[in-house]
Amino acid sequence: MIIGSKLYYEDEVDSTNIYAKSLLKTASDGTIVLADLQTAGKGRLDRPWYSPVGGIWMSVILKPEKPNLIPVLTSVSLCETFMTYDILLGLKWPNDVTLNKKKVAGILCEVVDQSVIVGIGLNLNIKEFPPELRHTATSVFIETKKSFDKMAVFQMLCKEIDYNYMMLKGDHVSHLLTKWRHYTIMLGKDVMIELPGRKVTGRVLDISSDGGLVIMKPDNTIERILAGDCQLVSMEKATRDDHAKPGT
Ligand code: BT5
Repeated sequence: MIIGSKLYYEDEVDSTNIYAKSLLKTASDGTIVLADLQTAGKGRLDRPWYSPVGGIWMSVILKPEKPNLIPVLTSVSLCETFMTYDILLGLKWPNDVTLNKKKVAGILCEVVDQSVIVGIGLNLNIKEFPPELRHTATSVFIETKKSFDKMAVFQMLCKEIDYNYMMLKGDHVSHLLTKWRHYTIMLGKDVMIELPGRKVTGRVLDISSDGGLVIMKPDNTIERILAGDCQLVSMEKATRDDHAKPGT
């Protein structure tokens, strides 16, 4: 198994992604940084990521040929890990994993030189969240009222990532995409996606072979979006907001 063949396990770090970045020059494919606590965990666009003791905060260093599909691979691996506990997680493009409609895990992929640092934040045994996250975030503990053996979940997740990474390396992309379609909560749903300088609304049709979201817009044209902040919305509201003039 490549994933986790080298493991740096720390009590506390600022961010496992920052730590992983410092290892890049010498780290082999599949090296992992795991921490019990992060003091400066981050999400996309440097948003703060709440990372107390009880979660799984980890970064995997990968050297893939196709970095675009790493978020798909990672999110599918999280779902498959929890299927072994009979817990069905949902996937929300591009990087959220949900449980009962709330965010239970987030993925932050950073491409540095030829490597991808895959940050995974999984709210496993967290008992409660600060008020500003309570409505949107959850943990496996909160939803199931059960504590999980962190190292057992971590090892299962490494195994799933390893299997799916081999699929990617073997060019079995369609296999990964089929699994994503199975776990996503988005197919057929209306979304509003924020891109630099514009917002796009549409109905989700599919995921593309490079991990983009394929949507049908209100004018019936199809667009493939490769990155952006995505919200599920009602189409009526999305179209209204989309056409609203600034200041109205
Ligand atoms: C993400 O960003 O969802 C990616 C999170 C990646 C965190 C991991 S932990 C290990 C590794 N090391 C790091 O430093 N990071 C990675 P984004 O889609 O931008 O979501 C960030 C938003 O989620 C924040 O602005 C909050 O609203 C919310 N949030 C913060 N902490 C959360 C938590 N623990 N659970 C659920 N939502 C959270």
